[in-house]
Amino acid sequence: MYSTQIPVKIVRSWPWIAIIASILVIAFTPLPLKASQPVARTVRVEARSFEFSPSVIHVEQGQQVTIELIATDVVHGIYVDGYGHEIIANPGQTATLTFIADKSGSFRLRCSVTCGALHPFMIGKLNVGVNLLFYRAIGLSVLAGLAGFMLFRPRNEQ
Ligand SMILES: [Cu+2]
Repeated sequence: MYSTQIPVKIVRSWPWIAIIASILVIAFTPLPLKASQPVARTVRVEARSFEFSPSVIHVEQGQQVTIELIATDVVHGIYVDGYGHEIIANPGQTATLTFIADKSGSFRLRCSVTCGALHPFMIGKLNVGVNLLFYRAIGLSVLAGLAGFMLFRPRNEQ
């Protein structure tokens, strides 16, 4: 039987202390400023045979990313693996691609236009950092589920 004395039992048991402590840690650990405020990022990428400059782009998950691709010699393109976005820039011109970096991880950037002998090696990388707010939400949900389980699990009372 559940009665009014249960809360006292609950608070004194160590799993509850652990859960409450975890909730406090997850909820109040300060976030890096850039993770808590995803703002739009614009990255200017110069493409020449056979490299991108910069070749590695770092953004945060959830950020709106704009890639300005400038082809300095011949036609080049960028295909973003995993996202499936592509842009092609003509020589001396700039092409822009805007998308939301909603998937975290490391994605290859490939030149999407056959531009010469070393074209297959014309690659870069898009690193999308994890969104700490997202993992904080997951962590709190898991703890809430665990707490619910502990509250309502069948008890073997003697
Ligand atoms: Cu190319």
